[in-house]
Amino acid sequence: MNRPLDKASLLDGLTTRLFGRKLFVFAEIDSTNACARALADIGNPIGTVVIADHQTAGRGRLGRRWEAEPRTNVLLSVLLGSGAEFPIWRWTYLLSEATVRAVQQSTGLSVETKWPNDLLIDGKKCCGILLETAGTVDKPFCLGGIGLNVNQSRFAGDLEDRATSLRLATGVEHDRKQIFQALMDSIEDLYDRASQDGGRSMLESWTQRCITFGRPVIVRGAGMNLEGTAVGLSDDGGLVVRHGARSTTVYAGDVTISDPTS
Ligand code: BT5
Repeated sequence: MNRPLDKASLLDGLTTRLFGRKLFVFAEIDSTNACARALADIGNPIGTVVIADHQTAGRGRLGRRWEAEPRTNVLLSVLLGSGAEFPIWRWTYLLSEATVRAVQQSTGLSVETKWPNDLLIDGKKCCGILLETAGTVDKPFCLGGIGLNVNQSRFAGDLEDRATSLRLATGVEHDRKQIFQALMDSIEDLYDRASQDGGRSMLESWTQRCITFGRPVIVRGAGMNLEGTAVGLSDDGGLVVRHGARSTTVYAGDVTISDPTS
């Protein structure tokens, strides 16, 4: 089932106008985000996608690694807008919401989000989103990576208890081409709507499925160790945490929900 990705096949039946139409497919690459950055720097357009069967240096946030079995998952990066359409930070939530919709539509699974960039099934991480900026201060460009565990059936080390895949959640294998196309469709659909309303309706949906809000949390990383209650998103996309009589807005770091069973 896990055949190598094939460009002609991925494009066959793709109905989008922008997203995925310009497609670079690799059997192996260091990181699709690194490649997308180079493609942005030489002027490739919004919607250009880099997808790979295997990454030798897949990256997460804050210098962490993204681990994925070869030829099993969806590992891609997409060139995004310059911030002219809507503020750049909204892209993380747009990609997250688009991935949730594509997974739900393709598998029937129920997917939740956790601030800032995790997708969870039954409390375990099935996907991470990595937003990066490229270009110059005058001409910024944004790109986003999506690592979605599709047919991986085992996770090593401490990921065993914390990670899951669509296959593990449903008991059956899934067609990576179909999921790729569903993902391109939902990104384009949300992008078109966000270009009209600045991303407000997309953010509303994302916020509703986010399990972080209203919960007691511990935020660590980026020089921080904060305990409080996650209240919501700030106007510029940060997580507002209330602690005592004060509120702090957090833009990076890891959130642990400290009442996981309630
Ligand atoms: C993320 O970072 O979740 C963003 C991951 C983005 C990966 C994609 S793959 C395509 C594109 N090209 C790249 O080079 N990257 C993007 P973060 O929130 O920092 O989470 C990283 C942490 O998730 C790791 O430290 C592990 O604990 C865990 N992790 C690693 N691989 C995982 C996997 N396959 N499934 C679930 N969790 C994983």
